[in-house]
Amino acid sequence: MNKLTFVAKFFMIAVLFFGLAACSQDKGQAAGDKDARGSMKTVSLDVQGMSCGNCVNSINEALADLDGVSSKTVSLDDNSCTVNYDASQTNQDEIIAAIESLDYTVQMKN
Ligand SMILES: [Cu+2]
Repeated sequence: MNKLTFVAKFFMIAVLFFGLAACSQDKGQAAGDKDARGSMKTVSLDVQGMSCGNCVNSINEALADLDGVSSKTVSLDDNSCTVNYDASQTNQDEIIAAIESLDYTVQMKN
């Protein structure tokens, strides 16, 4: 019982410590990464031809291979794909080409 309390306390302290560390790191990045944040863009695409989870996986992998893609959401239900990318490293055309190279039909949504 005592051991459990100790573990619980240790865990709480660890969470607090990492929380604070993450906080101060964020502040540093906000100041230093102004340029990187300024070149972040989002593109929403209509993707036709996906039929199963494997299609979603292969698109996710193709996008992960592109430099500058920071996050992506591929939806089988909506036939859509949203990509956040660093415009100084890649562009819409490269993103669309990466998906088209897998034989899906891609169109801009916005
Ligand atoms: Cu499939």
